[in-house]
Amino acid sequence: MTALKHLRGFAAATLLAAGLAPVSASGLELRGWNIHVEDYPVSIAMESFIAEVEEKTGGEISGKVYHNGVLGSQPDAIEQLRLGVIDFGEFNLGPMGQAVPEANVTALPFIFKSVPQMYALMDGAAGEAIGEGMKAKGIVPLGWYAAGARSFYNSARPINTSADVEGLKIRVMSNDLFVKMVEAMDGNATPMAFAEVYQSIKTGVVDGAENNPPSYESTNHYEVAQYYSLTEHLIIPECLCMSLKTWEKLTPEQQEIVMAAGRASADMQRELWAEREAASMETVEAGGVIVNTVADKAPFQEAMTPVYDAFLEDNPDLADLVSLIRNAD
Ligand code: BDP
Repeated sequence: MTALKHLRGFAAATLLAAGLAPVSASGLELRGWNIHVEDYPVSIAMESFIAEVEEKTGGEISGKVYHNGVLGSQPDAIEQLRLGVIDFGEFNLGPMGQAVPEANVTALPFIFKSVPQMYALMDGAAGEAIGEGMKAKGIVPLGWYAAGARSFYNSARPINTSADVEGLKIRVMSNDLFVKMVEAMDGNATPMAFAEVYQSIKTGVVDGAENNPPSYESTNHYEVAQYYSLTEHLIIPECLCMSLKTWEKLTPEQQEIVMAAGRASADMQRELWAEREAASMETVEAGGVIVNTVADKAPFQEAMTPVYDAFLEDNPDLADLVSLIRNAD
Protein backbone atom coordinates (compact mmCIF):
# COMPACT_ATOMS: atom_id res chain seq x y z
CA MET A 1 0.00 0.00 0.00
CA THR A 2 1.32 3.44 -0.83
CA ALA A 3 1.83 6.15 1.75
CA LEU A 4 -0.75 8.24 -0.07
CA LYS A 5 -3.39 5.56 0.39
CA HIS A 6 -2.58 5.36 4.07
CA LEU A 7 -3.00 9.10 4.30
CA ARG A 8 -6.32 8.98 2.52
CA GLY A 9 -7.44 6.32 4.96
CA PHE A 10 -6.47 8.44 7.92
CA ALA A 11 -8.09 11.51 6.42
CA ALA A 12 -11.30 9.53 5.99
CA ALA A 13 -11.10 8.24 9.53
CA THR A 14 -10.66 11.81 10.77
CA LEU A 15 -13.70 12.93 8.80
CA LEU A 16 -15.66 10.05 10.27
CA ALA A 17 -14.54 10.93 13.76
CA ALA A 18 -15.68 14.51 13.21
CA GLY A 19 -19.04 13.20 11.99
CA LEU A 20 -18.85 15.18 8.77
CA ALA A 21 -21.02 13.97 5.94
CA PRO A 22 -18.98 14.36 2.76
CA VAL A 23 -21.60 15.81 0.47
CA SER A 24 -19.91 17.28 -2.58
CA ALA A 25 -21.17 20.51 -4.12
CA SER A 26 -22.87 18.61 -6.93
CA GLY A 27 -24.40 15.74 -4.97
CA LEU A 28 -23.79 12.79 -2.76
CA GLU A 29 -20.32 11.38 -2.29
CA LEU A 30 -20.35 7.88 -0.86
CA ARG A 31 -17.74 6.16 1.25
CA GLY A 32 -17.18 2.47 0.61
CA TRP A 33 -15.55 -0.06 2.96
CA ASN A 34 -13.57 -3.01 1.63
CA ILE A 35 -11.26 -5.35 3.51
CA HIS A 36 -9.40 -6.71 0.48
CA VAL A 37 -6.34 -5.71 -1.53
CA GLU A 38 -6.93 -3.63 -4.65
CA ASP A 39 -6.57 -6.37 -7.26
CA TYR A 40 -9.00 -8.74 -5.49
CA PRO A 41 -12.20 -9.72 -7.36
CA VAL A 42 -14.34 -7.96 -4.72
CA SER A 43 -12.32 -4.77 -5.05
CA ILE A 44 -12.49 -4.65 -8.84
CA ALA A 45 -16.25 -5.25 -8.79
CA MET A 46 -16.78 -2.54 -6.15
CA GLU A 47 -14.88 -0.04 -8.28
CA SER A 48 -17.01 -1.01 -11.25
CA PHE A 49 -20.17 -0.58 -9.15
CA ILE A 50 -19.38 2.94 -8.04
CA ALA A 51 -18.17 3.95 -11.52
CA GLU A 52 -21.46 2.77 -13.01
CA VAL A 53 -23.48 4.61 -10.36
CA GLU A 54 -21.55 7.80 -11.03
CA GLU A 55 -21.96 7.47 -14.78
CA LYS A 56 -25.67 6.59 -14.76
CA THR A 57 -26.59 9.32 -12.26
CA GLY A 58 -24.67 11.87 -14.31
CA GLY A 59 -22.36 12.45 -11.34
CA GLU A 60 -25.16 13.14 -8.84
CA ILE A 61 -23.82 10.22 -6.83
CA SER A 62 -20.13 9.49 -6.70
CA GLY A 63 -17.97 7.63 -4.26
CA LYS A 64 -14.70 6.18 -3.21
CA VAL A 65 -13.85 2.65 -2.17
CA TYR A 66 -11.38 2.40 0.69
CA HIS A 67 -9.59 -0.91 0.20
CA ASN A 68 -7.36 -2.88 2.57
CA GLY A 69 -9.65 -2.39 5.56
CA VAL A 70 -8.35 1.14 6.23
CA LEU A 71 -11.80 2.18 7.47
CA GLY A 72 -11.71 -0.47 10.20
CA SER A 73 -12.31 -4.12 10.98
CA GLN A 74 -15.28 -5.94 9.53
CA PRO A 75 -17.43 -6.13 12.70
CA ASP A 76 -16.87 -2.39 13.30
CA ALA A 77 -17.60 -1.57 9.67
CA ILE A 78 -20.92 -3.41 9.83
CA GLU A 79 -21.95 -1.25 12.78
CA GLN A 80 -20.79 1.90 10.97
CA LEU A 81 -22.78 0.86 7.91
CA ARG A 82 -25.90 0.49 10.04
CA LEU A 83 -25.29 3.97 11.45
CA GLY A 84 -24.76 5.43 7.98
CA VAL A 85 -21.18 6.50 8.72
CA ILE A 86 -20.03 4.08 6.01
CA ASP A 87 -22.36 4.25 2.97
CA PHE A 88 -21.63 0.96 1.28
CA GLY A 89 -19.35 -2.03 1.58
CA GLU A 90 -18.76 -5.66 0.77
CA PHE A 91 -19.31 -8.01 3.69
CA ASN A 92 -19.13 -11.68 4.47
CA LEU A 93 -22.41 -12.97 5.90
CA GLY A 94 -20.45 -14.68 8.70
CA PRO A 95 -19.51 -11.52 10.60
CA MET A 96 -22.86 -10.05 9.52
CA GLY A 97 -24.61 -12.88 11.36
CA GLN A 98 -23.77 -11.17 14.65
CA ALA A 99 -26.12 -8.32 13.69
CA VAL A 100 -28.56 -10.12 11.37
CA PRO A 101 -29.84 -13.50 12.64
CA GLU A 102 -31.02 -14.62 9.18
CA ALA A 103 -27.49 -14.15 7.78
CA ASN A 104 -26.21 -16.56 10.41
CA VAL A 105 -27.98 -19.42 8.70
CA THR A 106 -25.42 -19.23 5.86
CA ALA A 107 -22.64 -19.45 8.44
CA LEU A 108 -23.72 -22.92 9.56
CA PRO A 109 -21.02 -25.40 8.50
CA PHE A 110 -21.85 -27.51 5.44
CA ILE A 111 -25.31 -25.95 5.04
CA PHE A 112 -24.83 -25.42 1.29
CA LYS A 113 -23.92 -28.47 -0.78
CA SER A 114 -21.91 -26.60 -3.39
CA VAL A 115 -21.09 -23.11 -4.61
CA PRO A 116 -23.55 -23.31 -7.57
CA GLN A 117 -26.27 -24.43 -5.15
CA MET A 118 -25.46 -21.48 -2.90
CA TYR A 119 -25.83 -19.06 -5.86
CA ALA A 120 -29.17 -20.60 -6.82
CA LEU A 121 -30.53 -20.32 -3.28
CA MET A 122 -29.20 -16.82 -2.71
CA ASP A 123 -30.65 -15.66 -6.03
CA GLY A 124 -34.01 -17.12 -4.91
CA ALA A 125 -36.06 -17.63 -1.74
CA ALA A 126 -33.17 -17.87 0.74
CA GLY A 127 -31.59 -14.64 -0.50
CA GLU A 128 -34.98 -12.95 -0.30
CA ALA A 129 -35.47 -13.95 3.36
CA ILE A 130 -31.93 -13.00 4.35
CA GLY A 131 -32.23 -9.69 2.50
CA GLU A 132 -35.40 -8.88 4.46
CA GLY A 133 -33.57 -9.63 7.69
CA MET A 134 -30.75 -7.30 6.66
CA LYS A 135 -33.11 -4.47 5.78
CA ALA A 136 -34.73 -4.80 9.20
CA LYS A 137 -31.27 -4.07 10.64
CA GLY A 138 -30.55 -1.07 8.43
CA ILE A 139 -28.63 -2.80 5.63
CA VAL A 140 -29.78 -2.94 1.98
CA PRO A 141 -28.31 -5.82 -0.05
CA LEU A 142 -27.42 -4.84 -3.63
CA GLY A 143 -25.80 -8.04 -4.90
CA TRP A 144 -24.63 -11.42 -3.62
CA TYR A 145 -20.92 -11.84 -4.22
CA ALA A 146 -18.95 -15.09 -4.37
CA ALA A 147 -16.50 -16.23 -1.76
CA GLY A 148 -16.10 -19.88 -2.73
CA ALA A 149 -15.59 -22.45 0.01
CA ARG A 150 -13.47 -22.04 3.12
CA SER A 151 -10.96 -24.73 4.14
CA PHE A 152 -8.50 -25.11 7.01
CA TYR A 153 -4.81 -24.27 6.77
CA ASN A 154 -2.17 -24.59 9.43
CA SER A 155 1.53 -24.93 10.08
CA ALA A 156 1.42 -28.29 11.88
CA ARG A 157 -0.14 -31.05 9.77
CA PRO A 158 -2.60 -31.92 7.04
CA ILE A 159 -6.21 -32.33 8.18
CA ASN A 160 -7.93 -35.40 6.79
CA THR A 161 -10.55 -36.12 9.45
CA SER A 162 -12.18 -33.97 12.10
CA ALA A 163 -9.93 -35.64 14.71
CA ASP A 164 -6.91 -33.99 13.05
CA VAL A 165 -8.23 -30.60 14.22
CA GLU A 166 -7.89 -31.64 17.86
CA GLY A 167 -5.60 -29.33 19.80
CA LEU A 168 -4.95 -26.94 16.91
CA LYS A 169 -5.30 -23.22 17.60
CA ILE A 170 -7.41 -21.90 14.75
CA ARG A 171 -8.27 -18.27 14.04
CA VAL A 172 -11.93 -17.76 13.08
CA MET A 173 -13.98 -14.77 11.93
CA SER A 174 -15.98 -12.90 14.54
CA ASN A 175 -19.07 -15.06 15.13
CA ASP A 176 -19.84 -17.47 17.99
CA LEU A 177 -20.90 -20.09 15.46
CA PHE A 178 -17.34 -20.44 14.20
CA VAL A 179 -16.01 -20.85 17.72
CA LYS A 180 -18.52 -23.63 18.29
CA MET A 181 -17.60 -25.18 14.94
CA VAL A 182 -13.91 -25.51 15.84
CA GLU A 183 -14.67 -26.58 19.40
CA ALA A 184 -16.95 -29.33 18.09
CA MET A 185 -13.77 -30.84 16.58
CA ASP A 186 -11.83 -30.29 19.82
CA GLY A 187 -9.75 -27.49 18.33
CA ASN A 188 -9.13 -24.14 20.05
CA ALA A 189 -10.85 -21.27 18.27
CA THR A 190 -9.60 -17.69 18.42
CA PRO A 191 -11.78 -14.96 16.88
CA MET A 192 -9.45 -12.31 15.47
CA ALA A 193 -9.45 -9.50 12.92
CA PHE A 194 -8.42 -10.52 9.40
CA ALA A 195 -5.50 -8.07 9.42
CA GLU A 196 -3.89 -9.75 12.43
CA VAL A 197 -3.87 -13.31 11.17
CA TYR A 198 -0.58 -13.34 9.22
CA GLN A 199 1.49 -12.17 12.16
CA SER A 200 -0.36 -14.42 14.58
CA ILE A 201 0.41 -17.52 12.54
CA LYS A 202 3.98 -16.42 12.00
CA THR A 203 4.62 -15.94 15.71
CA GLY A 204 2.74 -19.08 16.72
CA VAL A 205 -0.13 -17.31 18.50
CA VAL A 206 -2.34 -19.55 16.37
CA ASP A 207 -1.47 -22.63 14.30
CA GLY A 208 -3.66 -21.66 11.42
CA ALA A 209 -6.97 -20.34 10.16
CA GLU A 210 -9.51 -21.14 7.49
CA ASN A 211 -10.36 -19.36 4.28
CA ASN A 212 -10.98 -19.64 0.54
CA PRO A 213 -8.00 -19.87 -1.86
CA PRO A 214 -7.98 -16.18 -2.94
CA SER A 215 -7.86 -14.91 0.66
CA TYR A 216 -5.33 -17.57 1.71
CA GLU A 217 -3.14 -16.38 -1.16
CA SER A 218 -3.72 -12.59 -1.22
CA THR A 219 -2.88 -12.27 2.50
CA ASN A 220 0.27 -14.41 2.15
CA HIS A 221 -1.03 -16.68 4.91
CA TYR A 222 0.15 -19.56 2.72
CA GLU A 223 3.74 -18.55 3.39
CA VAL A 224 3.37 -19.24 7.11
CA ALA A 225 0.77 -22.05 7.14
CA GLN A 226 1.73 -24.51 4.46
CA TYR A 227 -0.84 -27.30 4.94
CA TYR A 228 -4.04 -26.49 3.09
CA SER A 229 -6.72 -29.15 3.62
CA LEU A 230 -9.77 -28.86 1.39
CA THR A 231 -12.46 -29.43 4.01
CA GLU A 232 -14.74 -26.84 2.34
CA HIS A 233 -16.70 -26.63 5.57
CA LEU A 234 -18.13 -23.16 4.98
CA ILE A 235 -19.67 -21.79 1.79
CA ILE A 236 -20.65 -18.33 2.95
CA PRO A 237 -22.00 -15.78 0.50
CA GLU A 238 -20.86 -12.19 0.58
CA CYS A 239 -22.85 -9.08 -0.07
CA LEU A 240 -22.41 -5.68 -1.60
CA CYS A 241 -24.60 -3.61 0.69
CA MET A 242 -25.69 -0.04 1.21
CA SER A 243 -26.60 1.60 4.48
CA LEU A 244 -30.38 2.01 4.72
CA LYS A 245 -29.69 5.56 5.92
CA THR A 246 -27.86 6.33 2.66
CA TRP A 247 -30.45 4.45 0.58
CA GLU A 248 -33.21 6.60 2.01
CA LYS A 249 -31.45 9.75 0.79
CA LEU A 250 -31.78 8.57 -2.82
CA THR A 251 -34.63 9.28 -5.23
CA PRO A 252 -36.52 6.22 -6.59
CA GLU A 253 -34.66 6.67 -9.91
CA GLN A 254 -31.30 6.74 -8.14
CA GLN A 255 -32.25 3.68 -6.10
CA GLU A 256 -33.02 1.82 -9.31
CA ILE A 257 -29.63 2.75 -10.76
CA VAL A 258 -27.82 1.71 -7.58
CA MET A 259 -29.64 -1.63 -7.42
CA ALA A 260 -28.95 -2.42 -11.09
CA ALA A 261 -25.28 -1.48 -10.70
CA GLY A 262 -25.06 -3.70 -7.62
CA ARG A 263 -26.49 -6.68 -9.49
CA ALA A 264 -24.20 -6.09 -12.50
CA SER A 265 -21.18 -5.87 -10.23
CA ALA A 266 -22.12 -9.21 -8.63
CA ASP A 267 -22.22 -10.88 -12.05
CA MET A 268 -18.79 -9.46 -12.80
CA GLN A 269 -17.42 -10.46 -9.40
CA ARG A 270 -18.57 -14.08 -9.77
CA GLU A 271 -16.67 -14.39 -13.05
CA LEU A 272 -13.54 -12.75 -11.67
CA TRP A 273 -13.84 -15.02 -8.64
CA ALA A 274 -13.67 -18.23 -10.64
CA GLU A 275 -10.52 -17.03 -12.41
CA ARG A 276 -8.83 -15.84 -9.25
CA GLU A 277 -9.61 -19.04 -7.39
CA ALA A 278 -7.76 -21.10 -9.99
CA ALA A 279 -4.86 -18.65 -10.12
CA SER A 280 -4.57 -18.59 -6.33
CA MET A 281 -4.37 -22.37 -6.12
CA GLU A 282 -1.53 -22.27 -8.64
CA THR A 283 0.29 -19.57 -6.69
CA VAL A 284 0.09 -21.35 -3.35
CA GLU A 285 1.16 -24.68 -4.81
CA ALA A 286 4.11 -23.03 -6.53
CA GLY A 287 4.88 -21.46 -3.13
CA GLY A 288 5.37 -24.88 -1.55
CA VAL A 289 1.93 -25.44 -0.02
CA ILE A 290 0.92 -29.07 0.53
CA VAL A 291 -2.69 -29.30 -0.55
CA ASN A 292 -4.80 -32.29 0.39
CA THR A 293 -8.35 -33.05 -0.61
CA VAL A 294 -10.64 -34.62 1.97
CA ALA A 295 -12.04 -37.85 0.60
CA ASP A 296 -14.74 -38.25 3.23
CA LYS A 297 -16.42 -35.16 4.63
CA ALA A 298 -18.98 -37.17 6.63
CA PRO A 299 -16.99 -37.19 9.91
CA PHE A 300 -16.74 -33.37 9.75
CA GLN A 301 -20.45 -33.06 9.03
CA GLU A 302 -21.34 -35.44 11.86
CA ALA A 303 -19.19 -33.45 14.26
CA MET A 304 -21.39 -30.40 13.51
CA THR A 305 -24.59 -31.91 14.99
CA PRO A 306 -24.22 -30.03 18.32
CA VAL A 307 -23.63 -26.78 16.43
CA TYR A 308 -26.93 -27.18 14.56
CA ASP A 309 -28.79 -28.34 17.68
CA ALA A 310 -27.65 -25.33 19.69
CA PHE A 311 -28.41 -22.94 16.83
CA LEU A 312 -31.94 -24.24 16.36
CA GLU A 313 -32.58 -24.19 20.06
CA ASP A 314 -31.46 -20.54 20.27
CA ASN A 315 -33.22 -19.53 17.02
CA PRO A 316 -36.44 -21.55 16.68
CA ASP A 317 -37.87 -18.93 14.30
CA LEU A 318 -35.06 -19.66 11.81
CA ALA A 319 -35.85 -23.38 11.56
CA ASP A 320 -37.76 -22.91 8.29
CA LEU A 321 -34.87 -21.04 6.65
CA VAL A 322 -32.41 -23.69 7.82
CA SER A 323 -34.65 -26.43 6.35
CA LEU A 324 -35.15 -24.50 3.13
CA ILE A 325 -31.39 -24.48 2.54
CA ARG A 326 -30.55 -27.88 4.02
CA ASN A 327 -33.24 -29.73 2.12
CA ALA A 328 -32.64 -28.04 -1.23
CA ASP A 329 -31.28 -30.24 -4.03
C1 BDP B 1 -12.48 -13.43 3.43
C2 BDP B 1 -13.73 -12.57 3.33
C3 BDP B 1 -13.62 -11.36 4.24
C4 BDP B 1 -13.30 -11.79 5.63
C5 BDP B 1 -12.08 -12.69 5.64
C6 BDP B 1 -11.77 -13.19 7.04
O1 BDP B 1 -13.91 -12.16 2.00
O2 BDP B 1 -14.82 -10.63 4.22
O3 BDP B 1 -13.05 -10.69 6.45
O4 BDP B 1 -12.27 -13.80 4.78
O5 BDP B 1 -11.44 -14.37 7.21
O6 BDP B 1 -12.65 -14.59 2.65
O7 BDP B 1 -11.83 -12.38 7.97
